[in-house]
Amino acid sequence: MKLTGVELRRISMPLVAPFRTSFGVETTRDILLLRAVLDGSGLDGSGLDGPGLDGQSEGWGECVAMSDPLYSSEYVDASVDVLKRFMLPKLFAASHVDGAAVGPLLEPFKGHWMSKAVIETAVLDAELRATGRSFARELGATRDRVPCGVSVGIHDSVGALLESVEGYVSAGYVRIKLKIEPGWDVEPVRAVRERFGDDLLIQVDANTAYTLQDAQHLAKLDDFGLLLIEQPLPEEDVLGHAQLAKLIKTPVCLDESITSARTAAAAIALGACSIINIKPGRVGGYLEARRIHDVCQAHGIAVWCGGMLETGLGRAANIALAALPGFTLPGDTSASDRYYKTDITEPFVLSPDGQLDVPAGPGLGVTPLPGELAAVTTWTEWVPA
Ligand code: SMG
Ligand code: MG
Repeated sequence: MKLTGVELRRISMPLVAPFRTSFGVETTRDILLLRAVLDGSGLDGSGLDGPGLDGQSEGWGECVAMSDPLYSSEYVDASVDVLKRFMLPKLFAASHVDGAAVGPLLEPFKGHWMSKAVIETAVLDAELRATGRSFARELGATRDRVPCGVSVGIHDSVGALLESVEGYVSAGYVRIKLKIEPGWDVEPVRAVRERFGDDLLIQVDANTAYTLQDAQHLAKLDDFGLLLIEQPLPEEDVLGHAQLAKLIKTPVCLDESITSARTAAAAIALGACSIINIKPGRVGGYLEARRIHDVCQAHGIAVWCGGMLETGLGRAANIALAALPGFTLPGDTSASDRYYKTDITEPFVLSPDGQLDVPAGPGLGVTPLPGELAAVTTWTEWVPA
């Protein structure tokens, strides 16, 4: 099975509302999509005929990099560049490419996890489609629907925040994540806790906005019975998180700091976190994401699926991952209408009890709708082998 070509496509997706974090405001998502075309002869190596086994097969991936390197060092232009300049030539030159081969082939290239993830996802989608297997089945999902949380940005006022949270709670979301930063932390959290009561699952995410010197201040959040505090300190400050975890009662969860199963194992050994947010894009793809899940399960560390404001394409794979048994906390896996008026796939719709169905069809189980895709496309390039 050979990779015979790749279409890179950039789309521009206006968000239904601006999303503000400690590092910036997103109003429109600038997203790189990748369509991989594989020559499928002998696809499953079994010698058996099956649907699509002999012809070409194609698959999709969504890159979670943002326009600017503010969440992490990655950004969309860099992703296009590293894919075209290094990763795709390496994969085109390989005599055999399938989902499991992509990671090892790209291993020599340092970092660029989001770029590695998008090509691995597209190749895996092509392979699974051709062999009739779903992402959920392939990854080891044990559920057919998953409970969903929602991530709520920094608002201009506590009143406006309460109104947004009210809308999400009435839509059925089972957990609320509040974005925090210095100056927007204790008061908004107190207000949401008081307004919605002790039963609402609440967690916070600082996106690296604090330092260990803020430990006493962050300990004020202990009063509110939060599920967790996500990535309070800088990405590299794993030791600082271990020290912070001793000074506050709220469980520490890592996001940005975890880029692989190895960094996850080290953070756990150091006592830097008791919970991990798994984002496949941040760790080089769904196969590494599953390895992190396995490491965490072996250590009794709870995991949940993060989000990067994905379209239905990325969401489909995230929901499949979130259906694995170790994902015991609700993820940032919200419905399409939390992000976009019109999604590029059939929309993911939240059930009244706050769940999304796990796609069951071959591969991702969803494909872009041609009309919707064309309407938001700003650039495409076909890269032949
Ligand atoms: O996809 O629902 C979503 C967004 C979840 O808060 C979210 N993601 O640090 O976890 C995080 C942020 C990163 C993206 S912010 C633009
Ligand atoms: Mg986060």
